[in-house]
Amino acid sequence: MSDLVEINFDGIVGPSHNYAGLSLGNLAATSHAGDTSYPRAAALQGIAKMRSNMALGLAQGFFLPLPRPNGDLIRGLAIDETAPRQLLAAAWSASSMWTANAATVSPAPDTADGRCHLTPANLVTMPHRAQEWQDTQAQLAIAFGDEQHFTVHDAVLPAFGDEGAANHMRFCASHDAAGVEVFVYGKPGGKFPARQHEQASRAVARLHGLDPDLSVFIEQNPAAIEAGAFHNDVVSVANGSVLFTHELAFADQQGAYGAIRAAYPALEIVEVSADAVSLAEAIRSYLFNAQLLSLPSGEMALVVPTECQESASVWNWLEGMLASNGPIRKVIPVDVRQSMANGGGPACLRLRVVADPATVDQRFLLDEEKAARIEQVIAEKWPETINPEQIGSAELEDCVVSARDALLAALDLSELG
Ligand code: SUG
Repeated sequence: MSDLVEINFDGIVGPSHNYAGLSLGNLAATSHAGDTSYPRAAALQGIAKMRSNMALGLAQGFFLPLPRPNGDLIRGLAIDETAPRQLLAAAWSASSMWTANAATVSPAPDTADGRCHLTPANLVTMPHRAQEWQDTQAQLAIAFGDEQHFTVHDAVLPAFGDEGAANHMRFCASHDAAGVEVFVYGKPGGKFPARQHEQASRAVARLHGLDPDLSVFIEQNPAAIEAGAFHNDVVSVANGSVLFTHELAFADQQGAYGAIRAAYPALEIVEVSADAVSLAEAIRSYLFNAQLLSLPSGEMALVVPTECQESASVWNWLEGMLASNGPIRKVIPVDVRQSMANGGGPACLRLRVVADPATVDQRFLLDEEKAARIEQVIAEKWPETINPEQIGSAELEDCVVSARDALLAALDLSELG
């Protein structure tokens, strides 16, 4: 019997979490620019989501916030009081919380050498995200340092934008079986940036040693990007044999279904029509930015943001889905409002890694005791609020630096300092 299971690694929300409106094309983030943020509440919401998934009997891991403010970026761009305020805010961004953008992960059963391959996302489209990958890679190299089981690559060259697992789906009979990997890219030219480039996706597939017959490349619908779906995981999510998607997710919807089915004949599609839930409402509620999880019972559950309960069309659709006896048997709302206001729902906050937990550095795996320890540091050290004008202040800098240091010490991970 294989010991490979899906482990969800959530990003702990960093103490500098703030709303700076840095992501063009991410409507939640740009519409909340300048709001007061609540870093402590944000981080506790994230831990509560992890606890709720652990209580379902699922394996849970976490990644630590990256060092902020980022002195390398401040020095590298000579950011001073004459520089645009947004560049300073970039150096303070807590954006590494969205670990669906940390890397693309190909589990061992899919790769030529039988190792799990991870490529950190270069995130080149936005400066506040482009600064992440080296520090992310350093963390992945520790968490997945067992070279018999894992290979951690360098990011794809910045010529091609790569945003990681947010544009990657995997279909499989069970997590430990060989799967079909689907890469979704955007074509540039629209009013918002297309953040995932086709050639980056193809490079990742080659670097990971995927079987070309079991790799599928699909174009995202330009209309979806234009409506605010800056990543594919805003309009689709997959698990096992199930693709849960909006009917306007892909440039050629039927062609996409056909291409996935050709590689993975057992595909089950759960499609939401635009008549039932408009693209705009799907993006506002983040219905598809859900965690589609296989429970130990074998049933599938959909972990959705509480915003879905507040949308009549979305909630009606979900109730109808449950009544129809389809493959998704449970809907679990979670409150991640602080992250949602920056365009990060339950799915953005996690990176799925199929691995034997015994091969992962145990310091990155969560249990109840560790969750309580993390909550205590957050409660004591994370700022309660941040107003945009505080970004750059020496006082806030002391606070966020010492908060992160305290968390690293509490988790015996000070080497990440
Ligand atoms: O890259 N928001 C993130 C949200 C990432 C969501 N991830 C996935 N869909 N997987 C982004 O757009 C906003 C930060 C700010 O404006 O302060 C931000 O970076």
